[in-house]
Amino acid sequence: MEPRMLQLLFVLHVLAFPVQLCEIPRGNPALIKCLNMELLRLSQDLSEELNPSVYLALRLSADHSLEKEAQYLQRLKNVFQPSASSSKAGGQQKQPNTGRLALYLLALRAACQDMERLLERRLVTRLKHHLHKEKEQIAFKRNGRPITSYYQYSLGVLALCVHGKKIDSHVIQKLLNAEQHNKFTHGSKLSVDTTAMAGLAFACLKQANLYEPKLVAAISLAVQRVTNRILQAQTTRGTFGNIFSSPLAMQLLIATRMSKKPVCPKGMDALLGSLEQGHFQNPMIMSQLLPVLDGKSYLDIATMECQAEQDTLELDTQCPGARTVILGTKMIIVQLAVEHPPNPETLYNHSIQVLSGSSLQDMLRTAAEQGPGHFTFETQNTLHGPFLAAVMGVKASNGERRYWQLLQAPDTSLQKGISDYHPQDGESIILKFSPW
Ligand code: B12
Ligand SMILES: *[C@@H]1O[C@H](CO)[C@@H](O)[C@H](O)[C@H]1NC(C)=O
Repeated sequence: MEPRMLQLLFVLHVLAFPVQLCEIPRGNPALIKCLNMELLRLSQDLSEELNPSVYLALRLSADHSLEKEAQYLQRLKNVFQPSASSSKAGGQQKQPNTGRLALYLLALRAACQDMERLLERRLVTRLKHHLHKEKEQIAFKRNGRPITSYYQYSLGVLALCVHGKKIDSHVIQKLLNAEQHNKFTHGSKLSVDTTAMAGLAFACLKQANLYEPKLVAAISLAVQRVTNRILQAQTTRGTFGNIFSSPLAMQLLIATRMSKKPVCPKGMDALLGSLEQGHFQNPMIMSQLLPVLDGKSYLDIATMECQAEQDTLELDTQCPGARTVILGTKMIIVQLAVEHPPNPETLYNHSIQVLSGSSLQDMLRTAAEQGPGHFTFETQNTLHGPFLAAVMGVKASNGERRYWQLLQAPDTSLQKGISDYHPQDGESIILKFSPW
């Protein structure tokens, strides 16, 4: 065939399949279905933390269990919008932070709820107010930061945008400034998760058709820059940052149609490989991953119509129980040290005996209850699981941006939290009070 003819054919092909470019390379539908099922199972488990992100994943999926989804939505409503009748218990319920409120609003959009009612309008107002407060905190001093984080700030912007709400241009400008000054970092390292979430927010704003040309131009530029940064963060393995930031990174590439590039199938390959090996056990991460495997991103929530949905997802199909960890009968020994720089002394340093297969959290409990020395710790429930909030009476502080970092000696930062991480025999864990 003539080269020009080939070219023409190629162009026709691209025109005919505009969005299908990031296909699942060696798609394993059974595996993806099991992930979907596991999330559905989690939504039915009353001992699990209620998580609007899990609901989002179920809604973005092609396959549904509409009744179970409706039940889950109702439970979310009871917590996030306690009505007058159920507010007796709601009194001690903490007000959700910017990010949780944003996730809940995304959930309402994914359920095609009527947002013109008084209670719903109030929620939108509340999120706007949260963002205003975050913005003030950034403006408060040079190098100011949001109250929560740029991750949650971006989630807030994304949620309002997905609802078609116009956002205060100062709020948008602060996010643009943060992008320009490389503020999407933890410590000195780029946070791929935060960058991707900000990118999703920018991509939504770009499509919104609500802003003046100058602002739109700045937003478009930000989408480009953020996407490039994500592409540069791809490792030889195909992940963007680590494996757990890759789902959100892929969501951004899907949302910005960057899928023409070979990076896309390579990233998908890495995700599927890890899924196969059972590396995704955290409900929050699983919920960020499932949409990607369906070629979806959070931007797709904006156009959901909730009609003619396939109501065929059942719990009974056989899937490997990904989250069940079997405790061994053998004892293992793990070293546990606590560092609080610049204090030169190690606050605690002892070896702890636990059953093989124990989580790091089990080990901390053992240390506190029967280990040598006087180890103490506190946890705080989050959508991501139990967060190590205090060690030896020293509390993590949001204002000072300090936290208890989990390390494997001498200095490898763990990629999982205390309930998901399972130390090996002879391993040495360091809890280090660190800035972020
Ligand atoms: C911001 C952030 C942080 C901040 C949180 C402080 C703050 N004020 O925002 C800091 C720097 C403290 C942090 C710490 C850690 N993080 Co972090 N973090 C994030 C990030 C980017 C956003 C979280 C968020 O705001 N979610 C949205 C809101 C609405 O949900 P939320 O439940 O209210 O959010 C709270 C929790 O998520 C909690 N949190 C943050 N990280 C982690 C990690 C774990 C394991 C738990 C249980 C809770 C937790 O802090 C949030 C604010 O209070 C996510 C990215 C992602 N993809 O989710 C990574 C992420 C959740 N973190 C991760 C990890 C590994 C950690 C650490 C364990 C790292 C380490 N080696 O020490 C520690 C936690 C240690 C501990 N003490 O328990 C991983 C988890 C991977 C996995 N397998 O589950 C993620 C996905 C990043 C990544 N790609 O590796 N993190
Ligand atoms: C803890 O003690 C062990 C030996 O008992 C030592 O090898 C290690 O360096 C100590 N760790 C810290 C952080 O002090």
